[in-house]
Amino acid sequence: MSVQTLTLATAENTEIISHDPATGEEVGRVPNLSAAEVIAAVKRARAMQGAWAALDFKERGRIVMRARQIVLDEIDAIARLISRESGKPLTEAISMELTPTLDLMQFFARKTKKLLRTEKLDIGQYGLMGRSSRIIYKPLGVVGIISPWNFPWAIPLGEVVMALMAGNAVVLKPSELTPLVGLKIGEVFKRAGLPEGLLQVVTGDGKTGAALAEAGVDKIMFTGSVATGKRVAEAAARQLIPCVLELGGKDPMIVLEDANVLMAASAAVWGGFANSGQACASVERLYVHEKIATQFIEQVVAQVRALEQNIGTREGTDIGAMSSERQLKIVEEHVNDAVSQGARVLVGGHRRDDLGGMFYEPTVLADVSHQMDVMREETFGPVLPVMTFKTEEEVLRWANDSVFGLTASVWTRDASRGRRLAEKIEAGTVTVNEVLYTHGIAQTPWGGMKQSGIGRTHGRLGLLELVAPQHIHVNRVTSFRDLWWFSYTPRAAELFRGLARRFATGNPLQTSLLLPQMIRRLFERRN
Ligand code: TXE
Repeated sequence: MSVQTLTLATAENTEIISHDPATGEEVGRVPNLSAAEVIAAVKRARAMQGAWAALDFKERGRIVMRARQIVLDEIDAIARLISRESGKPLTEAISMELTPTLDLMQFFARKTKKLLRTEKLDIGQYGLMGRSSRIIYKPLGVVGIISPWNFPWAIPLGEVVMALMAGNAVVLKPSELTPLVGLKIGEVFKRAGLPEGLLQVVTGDGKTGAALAEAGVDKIMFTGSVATGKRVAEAAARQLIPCVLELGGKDPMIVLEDANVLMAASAAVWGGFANSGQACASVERLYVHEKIATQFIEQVVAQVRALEQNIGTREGTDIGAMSSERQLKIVEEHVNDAVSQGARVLVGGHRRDDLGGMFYEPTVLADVSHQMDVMREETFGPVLPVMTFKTEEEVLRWANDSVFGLTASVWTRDASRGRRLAEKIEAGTVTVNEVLYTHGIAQTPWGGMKQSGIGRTHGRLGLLELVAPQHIHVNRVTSFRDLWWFSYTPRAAELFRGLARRFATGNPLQTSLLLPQMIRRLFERRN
């Protein structure tokens, strides 16, 4: 897409109005930035990045810790903004978005230096030849972050902190559904003293996102749908720049016959319905062993009936509004399609028109199969379809019968059995007796297999996505030419044949048998 067409398109629609999905009220207005404006932002970021990279980790960490203090001081106001723009309950904005990122901020502010310290490599026999190798980690330059609406604070903020701590500048494009939360992130860092230009928030719709992917950044960190992720990967390929893609999931939860039924049922309800099921790691498929199925499903249904659904900013709300009409329609389509093919609604199954906004009842479906969309496509809503299984082999086959592979969970009182099954599941993260929450752990990697994405965020593996490893190799022996340099005399050929056999064993004793020939070679050259 050319710069010109993007500018023309946004000229007709220069503003985005952000609405509260629970009430329909306007939360605020932001500019829908053109490609030219995005390119200018990337240029400004690049101009500032060198000086930022020259600071030491402590100085960068000080600014991140100051930003952390601002967030702590204003936690209720920020939670309210998150709740109003996304529809999620206030409590959840604090527990699932703010608390984990406050921890992440302190972790990367203090530990990035250690996580990115220079690494000395063991280079085997080359080390005995007076050489040494190190890896240093350098910033990439300008990182473009394109983020979604479901965790409008936690997803971009984690990446912003890691990118900045690694010495990069950042241009962030928040979702058009939650732009004010994105701008808030920028404001917090500005007030914390981050030099102007190092973190710029470019608001806009998909065209602004596409423009950022083409604007000359050094890496794109994208979280969103598979379809858009593929477009971002194409843009990255055209420029030969790397990208990390955090895409959707259809995450299975497997409840074995020896699981603690109350714990597993409570986890299924939270894992399926937190954030109205709009998390990439939400439980989207529930498999329960037939021996405990009746008791387990009764427990799940009873707990779902007790959930309080209301406007997110009201105290006591468990389940808030969904983020958009579009998202709600996907949920309706999946439930209706399942019911038309014989699924039974155990609880829920309808839109909540009485509440006014984008509310869909928490819904549990039985008698579902892998022929239905609700078991194959990402629903991203408050729907929990349940199937029963007889054997481990059967449930493993079902769990892996998906194009996605983000997270999965196994429930059992036998931890080693859980671990053994976990290793057979095709997913980036598999938890045993836990569900959904590990995105909140700053130290652990986050990312998927199969269509759930490429690359990792969080943890050391996530941090390594935001740096360029550079190999520095030093030869301390400066008075002899290398054995393998010119001239290729007949004696040299003979020595290389010997080395092929002995050096390549990796055993220095074997190589030492060739020492006399090697010494002779050191002095043997045509000039
Ligand atoms: O995502 P999009 P949408 C899944 C979920 C949901 C579906 C669609 O199943 O129903 O995706 O959601 C920007 N180049 N997830 O349409 O379009 C866009 O402006 C560059 C899973 O909201 O992928 C926004 O900032 N960027 C998911 C971001 O991409 C573009 C979270 C995500 O939007 C662009 C959200 C383009 N061509 C949805 N077009 C998860 N992994 O957690 C749009 N964007």
